[in-house]
Amino acid sequence: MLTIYSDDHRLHHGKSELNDGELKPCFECPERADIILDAVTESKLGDVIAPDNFGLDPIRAVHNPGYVAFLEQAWNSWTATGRHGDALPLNWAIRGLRQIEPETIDGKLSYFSFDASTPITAGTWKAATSAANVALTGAANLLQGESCAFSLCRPPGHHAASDYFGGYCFLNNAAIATQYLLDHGATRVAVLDVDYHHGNGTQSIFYERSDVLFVSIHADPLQEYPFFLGHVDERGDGAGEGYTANFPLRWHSSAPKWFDALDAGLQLIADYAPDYVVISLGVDTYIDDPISQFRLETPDYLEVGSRIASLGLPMLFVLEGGYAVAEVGRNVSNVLVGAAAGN
Ligand code: SP5
Ligand code: ZN
Repeated sequence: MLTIYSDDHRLHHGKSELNDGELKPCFECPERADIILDAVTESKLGDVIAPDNFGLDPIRAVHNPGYVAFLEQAWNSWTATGRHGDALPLNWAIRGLRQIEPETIDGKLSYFSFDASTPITAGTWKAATSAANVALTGAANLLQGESCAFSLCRPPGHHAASDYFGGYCFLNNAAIATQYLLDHGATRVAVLDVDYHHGNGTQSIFYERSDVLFVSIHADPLQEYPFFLGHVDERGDGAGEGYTANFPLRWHSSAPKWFDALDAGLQLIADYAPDYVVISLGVDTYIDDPISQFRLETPDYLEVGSRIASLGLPMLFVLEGGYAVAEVGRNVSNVLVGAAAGN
């Protein structure tokens, strides 16, 4: 299995996020990628290659051009107002407030985001575009006949929608890779999101389309972030009706329940018969994850990989969450080892 990785992820290094009522060090940190790369290398999964540069077109195929332009210059606008620390939004346009794009950077940060846990730093744009290139390089290799690739993306992507950031995500790497596959010959692509959190961004990007089947297993939005999407009755709209499937699970769910949902999701994917499967791979389902409430254990991740591989389809794994830094490497590499063995 090919792994795609770039050191550029280090350019995104937020200082703090609002958590438990206090500003805490960011859970989504550069060490995560370093440890995952070490585990992948130790597991002798195959070559690690650098990404190609695909430019902004494949990013704009998924994200609103106004949003892309905002992200590109957000740090400059922020520092031009005399601030030196990370850029964070402070309030949002909920019920009864109007969605009119403000002129000032503080207003634009609010307009283009949905939480206060996703700081923009000096290198965020460079790191986010690099992560998109890491995902795109994985997709390009699948198009060339690779059966399995791992895009070691950081920052992650699945909470980012076409025109907002949040949940540590700016550009939706998995969606960008998916769209690229469709624009280069694929007819149908399935996205399987196994991150602990619902992939609200990916779901909303493809919600009205039948060329992407979106399947997500995640903590029940009645209990868990991102709270406002991921219910079982969200099944797609218009032409997309029936092409979104959500498997919300209650806090403290352990492996048997989680694997039942995985099997049901895999059956939907098999019936859809896609050309490719893109897996939004978060391992924040781990029992000791510091911000999550599921109970998967390290050996379970081998089984996650082998069950996905049993589809017998070309697979692109795109890294999302997983914050138990000491174990995140083994948990991710176990998924990949399981997938490579079953492939
Ligand atoms: C990519 C990804 O996994 N993003 C997750 C973003 C989650 N951010 C909000 C987490 C709220 C955590 N509250 C936990 C309280 C633990 N004491
Ligand atoms: Zn997550």
